[in-house]
Amino acid sequence: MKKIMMIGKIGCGKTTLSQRLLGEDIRYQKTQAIQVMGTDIVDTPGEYLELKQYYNALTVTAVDADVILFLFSAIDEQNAFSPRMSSMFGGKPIIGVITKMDICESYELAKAGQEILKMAGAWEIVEVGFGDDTGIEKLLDRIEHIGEK
Ligand SMILES: Nc1nc2c(ncn2[C@@H]2O[C@H](COP(=O)(O)OP(=O)(O)O)[C@@H](O)[C@H]2O)c(=O)[nH]1
Ligand SMILES: [Mg+2]
Repeated sequence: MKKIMMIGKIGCGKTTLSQRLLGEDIRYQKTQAIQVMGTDIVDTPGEYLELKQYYNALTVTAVDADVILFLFSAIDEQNAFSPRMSSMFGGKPIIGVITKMDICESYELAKAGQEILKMAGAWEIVEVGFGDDTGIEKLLDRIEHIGEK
């Protein structure tokens, strides 16, 4: 598997998605620090996106990643990604992930999230949610093949 780094607000589903990509049992776990899940996924605390003084930590951590995931929850109205945030990561491939599609009541919110992630620099977008393994399969496929012609 490629080296993956997860970035997104507190509670948007980074740890859960890491567990699903690894095929682990889903269990709640508060991420307190940069944490390696399995051998290939780096889970970052939501504070790192929300507080600018942590941006350097994100940039440094991203050096070892092959792919960066920007996560945004479909039930969230508050954006934490700034436009062209991707420039912090030196042109590495970025996949935007909309989480919690299973509890999204208005597709407009999910679409707004997609636009936010695209403006932040995501190359493509994948939607995931509980009860839907096809989203996870698609994401694994895109992680493996992003950037290939
Ligand atoms: N319904 C639903 N809940 C989710 C999904 N992803 C995460 N959650 C829930 O959202 C909460 C926060 O998830 P967590 O992975 O800890 O977020 P993190 O702070 O970004 O690591 C937990 O209660 C998860 O069960 C999802 O796709 N659908
Ligand atoms: Mg977490």
